[in-house]
Amino acid sequence: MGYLDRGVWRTGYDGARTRNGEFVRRESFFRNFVTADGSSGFRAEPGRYHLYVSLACPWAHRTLVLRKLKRLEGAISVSIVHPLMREQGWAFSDEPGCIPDTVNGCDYLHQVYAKARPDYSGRVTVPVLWDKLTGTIVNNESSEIIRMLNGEFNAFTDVAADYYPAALRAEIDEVNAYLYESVNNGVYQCGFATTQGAYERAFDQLFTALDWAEARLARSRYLAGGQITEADWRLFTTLVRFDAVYYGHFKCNLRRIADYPNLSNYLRELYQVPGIAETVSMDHIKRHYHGSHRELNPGGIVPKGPSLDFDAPHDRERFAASGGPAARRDANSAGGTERISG
Ligand SMILES: N[C@@H](CCC(=O)N[C@@H](CS)C(=O)NCC(=O)O)C(=O)O
Repeated sequence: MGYLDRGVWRTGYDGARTRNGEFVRRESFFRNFVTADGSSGFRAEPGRYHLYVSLACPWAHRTLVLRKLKRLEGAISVSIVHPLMREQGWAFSDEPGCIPDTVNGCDYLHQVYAKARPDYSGRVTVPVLWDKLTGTIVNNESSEIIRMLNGEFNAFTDVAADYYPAALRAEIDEVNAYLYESVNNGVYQCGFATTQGAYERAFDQLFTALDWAEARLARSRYLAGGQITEADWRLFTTLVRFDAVYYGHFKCNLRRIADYPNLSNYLRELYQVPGIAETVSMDHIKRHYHGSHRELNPGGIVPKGPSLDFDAPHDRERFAASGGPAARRDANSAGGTERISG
């Protein structure tokens, strides 16, 4: 664990990690956009961009999912860091399951940040979208990188699927905002809380939101109706880690995802979408969380369980019987417009 201080790596945390016991997540720093027409200064081109990811990280995982779904593996290269994040932060490795830094030849991700900006101060996080042409980081915010992969590289893929369709954007944005706060970031709020009150507030908010998602998925095949959208993939990367990591390591233990009939079937359906299972590494996920956060798990012992089977059959086809995506959306519109609360 560490950070860059005007380009110099320092171990520890830059400033307070918590405020009133609540974990504080910093804003991502690099916020440029790749666009199909190049108007942003970063034109979408095959072979030009590189993704630095960790298979353990739910935010980085989103970008791997979109790269896979949009069949952009040939157009966008990737490095996969070692699962353990220790004194030097994220490190490159040629251990099986990792892919070294073939672009910049760095040993540590902080060196990539320093190459992009020699005076950079702040955290060194994955994912990172690197531009090989100008030699800099375009963006290190997963929610924005997935939008680029979804919409800006269509000239270099035969996959027309749109995971952020114009007609559903308002609904997707609303669901995303609610689930980001309460679930995606909520599990971290539980895990890294340093007061009982902060932990309990995050815990209650998390399970209120999971109950809300469970009820919504009892009426609707996906979060925004009858078609899979970005909102589903953003929830997926948290759900797939939940029972193995967040339940125990982050003390999110009111219920497992396996205890929610709709969420668990939905999780299995998403996992079984062609190509997605290849983006999930339970080995990296478990080794990263249990081995890196020594303040939570001083011995670094990685639990052997739980036994999980995301390949088991799911029941989500039951929604297909009510009609195609459009018909399902109409039938579900009452569910789609309900107030998000909690
Ligand atoms: N808002 C960022 C968050 C990324 C993030 O926090 N990644 C974690 C891994 S799960 C990380 O690299 N942490 C390293 C650190 O904070 O030192 C995004 O969604 O891209």
